[in-house]
Amino acid sequence: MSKIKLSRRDALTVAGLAVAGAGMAAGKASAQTAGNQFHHARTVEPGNYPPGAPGEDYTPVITPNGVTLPYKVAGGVKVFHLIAEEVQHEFAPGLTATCWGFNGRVHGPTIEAVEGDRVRIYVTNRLRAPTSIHWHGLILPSGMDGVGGLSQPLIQPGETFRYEFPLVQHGTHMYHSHHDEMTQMALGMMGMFVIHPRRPKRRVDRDFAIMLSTWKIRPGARRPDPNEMTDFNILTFNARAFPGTEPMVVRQNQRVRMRVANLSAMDHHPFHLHGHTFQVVGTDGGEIPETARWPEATILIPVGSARTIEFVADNPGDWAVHCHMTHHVMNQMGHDLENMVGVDQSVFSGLVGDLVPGYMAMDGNDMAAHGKHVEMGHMRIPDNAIPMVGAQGPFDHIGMGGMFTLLKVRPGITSYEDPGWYQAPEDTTARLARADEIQKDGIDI
Ligand SMILES: [Cu+2]
Repeated sequence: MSKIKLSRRDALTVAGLAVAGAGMAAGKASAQTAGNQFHHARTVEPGNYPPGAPGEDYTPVITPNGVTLPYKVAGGVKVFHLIAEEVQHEFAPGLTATCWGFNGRVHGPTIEAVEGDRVRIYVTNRLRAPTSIHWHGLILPSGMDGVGGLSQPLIQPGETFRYEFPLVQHGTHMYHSHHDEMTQMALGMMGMFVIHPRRPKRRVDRDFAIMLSTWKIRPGARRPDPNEMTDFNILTFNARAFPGTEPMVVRQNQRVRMRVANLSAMDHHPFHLHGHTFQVVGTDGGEIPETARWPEATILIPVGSARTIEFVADNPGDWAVHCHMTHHVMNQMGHDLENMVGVDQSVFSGLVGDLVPGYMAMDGNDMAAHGKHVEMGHMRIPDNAIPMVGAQGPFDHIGMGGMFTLLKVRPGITSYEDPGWYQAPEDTTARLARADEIQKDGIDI
């Protein structure tokens, strides 16, 4: 029985291809009209639709630590304006660098629109270098693809280019410089491009957009170093390193979507969420059909791709959200240190201290203590630098920096302002074991 079904479907597919082939032969077909049965990124056929309106046609995306690019409608077209320029950007309190971004921000503002919208995007170049902007994952005419030299002339300093195309799909996408990528992306020239479905099958209550990227900024330096190939020391969510990341606040039982994109130079990132599991519902190629979705607690986001996840935030608390690569939850880590784990440094740290005023040995057994020492004022770090890890939490110092943020799930909240630390119900927090408990349970210490 299933065999017969399969062959029927195959026959239909072949028929569909034949129709598409005929269209191409007639010279009028394109990726936009051919092979629609393979498209999981469309809820309507390409065509002219009225500009989708926030609140009505979609629930606007939240970009933690970021903003959405405003637009105006002119003759039924959504008009945006991106300005590529140098920006003083703070990664976390204590570390600011001269980066390249858009509209005064690093990364650029999130572009948000609806499947079926027609968009016109002006790009003004206020850098001292030529540039070109690529719309990553979008199905569009070749000449609008933004690869410098290949699909268009470079946008020279002072020039403004005009891109225009219909949005024939929905999904989680990106934009980024596609000229001198190694330099321009290392300096921050990227942003998210979110396209909502014209006819959504479901809505979420909170829809977050997070761009992952990596930087090399030597302690005390004022500019990211684009020449770095392996040893990145600032790892960011939306260009912020913890404790500079803004928490994501949701009301308990809300449906939550996270769109996570990665435009790091060389690193993939396993994006991990605590306290919940989620479904992987899409990539930058489109939506994953319901029957093919799979559950995860960690999803690998390869360089140059996006993953969209959804879950119901039914578990109240303060939940860590972070890259699971342990060196990616560190700030300005030096990787050329000797291994001091297990070494008693007390003898020579006194001797070195006599020679180098202010010298303090790194604790080989607890590297995370670095942040604590800096916070307490025991240890000086260079100007314009942040300690390797963390910030003070409700119980102790949190030993993570970099690609780390918080999902704060609270019952009954009416505001998405940071609600402070979670107050756990009594007897639901790990604590020091009492001697009588240890004895009673027969634990030998
Ligand atoms: Cu990572």
